[in-house]
Amino acid sequence: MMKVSLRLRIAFLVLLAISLTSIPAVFAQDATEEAPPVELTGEPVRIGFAVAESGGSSLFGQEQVIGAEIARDYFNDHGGINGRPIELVFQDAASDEAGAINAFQTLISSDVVGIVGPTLSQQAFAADPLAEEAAVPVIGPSNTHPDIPGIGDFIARVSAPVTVVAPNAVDAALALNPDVETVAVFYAQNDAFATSETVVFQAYVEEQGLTLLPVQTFQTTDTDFTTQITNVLPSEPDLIIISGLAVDSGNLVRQLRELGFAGPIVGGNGLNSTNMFTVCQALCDGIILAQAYSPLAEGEINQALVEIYEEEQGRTPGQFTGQAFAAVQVFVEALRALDDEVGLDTLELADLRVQLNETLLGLTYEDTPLGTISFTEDGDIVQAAYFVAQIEMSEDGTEGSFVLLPSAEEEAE
Ligand code: 1QQ
Repeated sequence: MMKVSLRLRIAFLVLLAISLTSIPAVFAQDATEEAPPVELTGEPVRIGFAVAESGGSSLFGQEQVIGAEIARDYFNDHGGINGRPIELVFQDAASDEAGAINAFQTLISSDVVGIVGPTLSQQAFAADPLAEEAAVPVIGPSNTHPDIPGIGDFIARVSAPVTVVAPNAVDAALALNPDVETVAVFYAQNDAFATSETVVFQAYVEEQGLTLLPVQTFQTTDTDFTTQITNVLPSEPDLIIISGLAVDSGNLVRQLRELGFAGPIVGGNGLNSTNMFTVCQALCDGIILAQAYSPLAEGEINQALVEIYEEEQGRTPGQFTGQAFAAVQVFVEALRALDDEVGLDTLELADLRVQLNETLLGLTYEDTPLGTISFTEDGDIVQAAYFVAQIEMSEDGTEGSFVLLPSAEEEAE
């Protein structure tokens, strides 16, 4: 026994020695392929990042933080802000209005040049007016209520509105299930995004000449949906559409399946998180969702993001990561442009914030994870590509992925 283990140990040490001596060769090879990162100097340029790091919506927030950190490191490796390092100042906005207000107040009174956040539209309606009042530019990374850009001149977003995105999922569901006639709609009535999304879904369903069954409401804090489900299942809906956040929607899907609904389910933006897979597990399988991001989209920056994310996380990035990266990128590119134009260090913080807002609204961002993007005068995102995906879960429910469906346009071709 002793001898064997000694021999094994020696063999291991020999192998280790061989692998260690080969490491410099690997580095040398890498170094010839990519220029070494520029050494960054000077005061960091600070960008506030206030998303749901705690509470129910931290499922979204975790994905957003990862996207932001990858963006920061990526752009620091590519020269920072014309040689100055980019620093993200994280402030947990939690999952409610009070959390977002606190985080925004802290960031507004600090030296950040602008803020990415908050996670929910429900929070944005409470916190964004503070930034507007203080003339601090805000980029919403995931706020999809139609009225977000209207909050004020300093409020923009990289998250396409429900009006543009949601109908795509219904189109895809109908292409897959052409016999659908009756539709049951569920929505969280205590959430601003969910109430706006359901309006879009309901109008679109009626436009398609389908029959809308009595609408079912719930709260984002609910865990038991038996009453709503037993209200509507006897009318035998052919399709069910859900507008809520991640945990509530995931539980609702699970209970719909457990109570016997076998038909197609369209999920709204709240089901767009890969973290939601842990809530409905194997029963998430088949959910159809519209997305404003795809890890498959070509483009150098998106592919860099996908590669880094996959290496770090062992899975593929979702929409909330892609949008968070894009939000940081907007600030980075606008800061570089403003620095080129006037020099950041010639400006007082208040002036810098105002000019940064003007600059970011005027630029076109050629290569982001969301494709080429720009902003309307109002601060809404202009984006070219949208996607529809279907969730595919492993049988044991431990792994899942969003599988792209052909878009309605491609189908028509
Ligand atoms: C909003 C949303 C949420 C689902 C994002 C996390 O779209 O609140 O606007």
